[in-house]
Amino acid sequence: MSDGEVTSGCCSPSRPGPGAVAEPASCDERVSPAASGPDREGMVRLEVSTFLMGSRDRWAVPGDGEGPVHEVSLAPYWIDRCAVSNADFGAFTAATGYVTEAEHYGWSFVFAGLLPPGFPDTRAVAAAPWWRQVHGACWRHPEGPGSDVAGRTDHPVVHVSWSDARAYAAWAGKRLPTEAEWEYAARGGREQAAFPWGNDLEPNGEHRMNVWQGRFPDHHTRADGWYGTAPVTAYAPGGHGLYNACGNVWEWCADWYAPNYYASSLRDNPAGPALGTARVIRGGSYLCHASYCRRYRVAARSSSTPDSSTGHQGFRCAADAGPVEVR
Ligand SMILES: [Cu+2]
Repeated sequence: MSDGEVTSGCCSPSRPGPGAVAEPASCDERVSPAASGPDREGMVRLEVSTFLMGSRDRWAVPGDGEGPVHEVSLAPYWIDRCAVSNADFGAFTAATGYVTEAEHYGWSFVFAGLLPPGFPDTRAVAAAPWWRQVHGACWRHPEGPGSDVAGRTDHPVVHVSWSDARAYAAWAGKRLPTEAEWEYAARGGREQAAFPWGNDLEPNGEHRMNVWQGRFPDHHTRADGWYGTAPVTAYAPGGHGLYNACGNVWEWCADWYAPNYYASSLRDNPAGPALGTARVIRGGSYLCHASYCRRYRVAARSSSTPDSSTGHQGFRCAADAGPVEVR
C-alpha cells in the first residue's frame, strides 16, 4: 500500500483506496474487555431529552452537510470527559498486545511543521502538502522514528484509526459515540452556538481551545501556548463537562459519513447511514484556522476512511446508560 498515490484529503487525509489492501489482523473485534469491567470514572452521564442538531452557519464548508438543522432525541448515555490519552492507550496495548493499523502499514500522516529540521524528504499529500507520509510514525512515535510520547502521556493518543479506536473502546467496555451523541455532549447545552462556550472564537481575547493561530500552514504564533497537541484536560470544560471537544484532535464517531444524511436522519437516536466508505470525525484539531477551515465549530463535520490515521486524529468513548442505579 505504501506504493499507492497519496492524493486524498484536505483537512484530514485518508489512506489511498479503501479496500485496496487486506484488513490488517488488528482490525478484528475479538479484543476482550478489560477484566475489571467498564469503568465509568472519567465519564459523564447525560440524561437527554431533545436538541437541535446541525447548523446553518455561513462558515460551514460547502458539501460537509451541516444542515438542515433538525431535532434529535437521544436515550441517556455516558461519554468520556476527555479524549483517550497516550497513557490510557498504553494501558490498552500493554494489556492486549494490540498493534495499531499505522504500525501494520508502517506509516502514518504527520503534519510537516512538526517534523524536526533536517527530517528526510517524505511524500506529501497532493491537495494538502503539509501532510507527509512518514514511515515509522505511529501512536508511540507521533513524529516518526526518534520521537516518542515521553512528556505527552496526558496528551490525546493520535495516529489511531477508527478500527483502533473501536478496539480500544471494546476493551474498555465502552463504544464510540454516535455523531449525534458527540454533538449533544460537545454543545454542553448551548443550543445552536458556534462553540461549546458561545459564539465568540476568543471571548475577551481569551483562547478557549487548541487551534492554529497565525497564518496556516507556515506561521504559528503559538498564542494559545500549543503548537501540536495539548493535554486532554487543557482549557475549561463545556457545559456537559467535556474537555477539548473542539480543537486539539479530531475525534472518531461510530457513524458512517454521508453529507446528505441530516436530510433524512431519524429523530430518535440517529446512528448514521447503513453503509459508507468513511467514518464521521468531529471537533477539528490543532491545525484548524479561519484562513483554511473553520471545522473547529461544534457543528462541523468531516470524515476519514476507517483505516486512516493522522497526527491530529484521536477519539473519546461513550457507553449506554441503563436505568438509574438505586443504591
Ligand atoms: Cu480543520
